[in-house]
Amino acid sequence: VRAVAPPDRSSAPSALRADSFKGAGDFGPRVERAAVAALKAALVAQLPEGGLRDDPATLAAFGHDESNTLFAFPETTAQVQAIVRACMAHGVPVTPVGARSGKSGGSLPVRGGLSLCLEKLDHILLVDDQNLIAVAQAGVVLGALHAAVEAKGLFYAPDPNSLDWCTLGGNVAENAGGPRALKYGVTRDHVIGLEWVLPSGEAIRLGRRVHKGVTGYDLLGLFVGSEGTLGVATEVTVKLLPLPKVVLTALVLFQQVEQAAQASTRLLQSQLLPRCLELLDDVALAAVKGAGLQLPQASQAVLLIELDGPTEDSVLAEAQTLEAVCRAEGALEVRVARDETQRAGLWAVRKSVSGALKLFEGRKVSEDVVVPRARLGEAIARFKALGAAARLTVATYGHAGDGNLHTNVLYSKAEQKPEVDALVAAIAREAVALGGTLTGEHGIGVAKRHLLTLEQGPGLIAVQKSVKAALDPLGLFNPGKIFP
Ligand code: LAC
Ligand code: ZN
Repeated sequence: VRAVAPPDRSSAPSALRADSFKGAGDFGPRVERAAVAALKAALVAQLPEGGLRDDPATLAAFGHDESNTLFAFPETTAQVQAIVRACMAHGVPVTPVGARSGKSGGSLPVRGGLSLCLEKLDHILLVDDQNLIAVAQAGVVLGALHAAVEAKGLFYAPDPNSLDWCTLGGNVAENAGGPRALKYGVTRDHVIGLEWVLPSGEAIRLGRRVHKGVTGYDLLGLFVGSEGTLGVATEVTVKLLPLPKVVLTALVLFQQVEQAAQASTRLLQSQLLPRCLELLDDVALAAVKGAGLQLPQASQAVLLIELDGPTEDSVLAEAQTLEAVCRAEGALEVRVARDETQRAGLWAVRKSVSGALKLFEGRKVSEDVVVPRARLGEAIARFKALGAAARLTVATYGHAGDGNLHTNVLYSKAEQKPEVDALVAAIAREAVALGGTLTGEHGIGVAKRHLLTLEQGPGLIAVQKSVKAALDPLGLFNPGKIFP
């Protein structure tokens, strides 16, 4: 089966550049032009027409102007293997690339070399409604997988906001999350099998096609979220759930963000497990103003909450608890989407936040720290105070139910970048001090590698580096990522 909806990448963000991240330039030597030329000569006959590119249009589309960069578009696992083997033989770094929707620079070829673009591996191979699994190639667009499984009354839960253009392989590399992670977990919780090309070029199959199994080490757990540094997925097997029959989406308005945060904590204490529990603060709301959300002036924060369940009665009963808890925390208004159009409208606003914040002051750095749920309000207040002390605007929105906050630092002039980076580091330090973690879903990549030691000790980093060295002894597979 070919992916049902043709991938529309028109709205995909343009590629990030390495120099937009702190610490850029410290990635080791760029690859020699001669090595790339030799690699090109060796590979060109092994790939289909147009499967190897270095023309100006491709360079521009991928946000690169370096002449020592090649782009390969394999159509089969065997071609992926040939490319990886050739890169190793020629000493050329190889960087896997999905749809370039990542948020931490994981697909940037920071030392030049070959970008291994998986987008042509775009077939959905199986949707099995008896065994409740699906098998798809790495380049399948997530939204197309959703449509294919939902057409059979099934459900693949992970839903990063980029789902209309991000790919399953990219989700595996970054262990992508999304609003529904609160109830259903992240990509790692749903992937049960992989076809994986190792940095040696060898292809292995790991995991299983059944929902349960504990044979051997959990290499699936290691590879999902390895940020393209331990090899690349070519085929992914996921488990499916029954499509929830009833979904109710509510927008709850609050006067203050503290009340919204407190309501979020209380909701999870009250025997409810919404599938989504999202928060937008005053700055995030101001940024999406005009995006189709009419709010009274007094409303300076909202929760976007989604419940699902087997029957209308059960969901409505939960909605009553939800309303009671939110009112007790001072909610001004509880609006329930009356139909699919209203529901889609609310999510469209939520999905537009990231882009809208970027336009708000012209530039932004977006974080995805996680804090303990019970300390959500405290965390938001501390991040705002750090921003105020640095005289920079801090906006907070995101997956409040998970404690996963997209704390964004907004700014307008490039000269402010050093202060912005200092504030981002202070926010990260604060999140760790509160008992949280640096990244809930976007990964460390290039963006946060200089912060890794805030959270992880030398012993833990050394173990991870030894795994990396065992699988990629030449250090050519997506170099410059994760580790400081
Ligand atoms: C979001 C992306 C940025 O939740 O993760 O909007
Ligand atoms: Zn998010």
